[in-house]
Amino acid sequence: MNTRTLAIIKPDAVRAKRAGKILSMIEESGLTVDAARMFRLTRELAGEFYAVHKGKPFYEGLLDFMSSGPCIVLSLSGEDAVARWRNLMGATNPEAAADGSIRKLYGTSVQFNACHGSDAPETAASETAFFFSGAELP
Ligand code: FUP
Repeated sequence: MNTRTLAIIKPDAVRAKRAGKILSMIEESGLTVDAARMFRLTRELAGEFYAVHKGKPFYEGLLDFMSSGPCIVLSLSGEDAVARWRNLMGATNPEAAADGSIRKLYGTSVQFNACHGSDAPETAASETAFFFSGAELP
């Protein structure tokens, strides 16, 4: 089934000028980029986006990082897009990520891990709506 997912190229990867390489990997994987925006999250918006992690030891650091510079936010679609994008990203911790995955190639720590991807179709829908209006999507 054709589904959507939400991807973020995080501030570390944008700062390191890896965004082009990551976009190429997305396109080469066969996923489609339906919408894209360069966007600097405020700390408040980052807190809203990651509200599920509120109270965890890494939460405050995550908000500092995610609001530290521009991200590239992408709405992706394709057959089984959620799982395919998570597979391409690799495990949360780059050290544990599979060879050839984005986090293995471009992540430098569990916090600075280069990219984000929705973890289920339901979160994909709410995360896509967090950044894009219906009129921006095909
Ligand atoms: P993921 O779905 O792979 O992005 O991972 P999580 O939802 O578990 O975590 C969200 C983000 O919190 C990660 F991308 C990075 C950060 N994080 C940490 O900084 N330390 C941790 O121990 C776990 C997550």
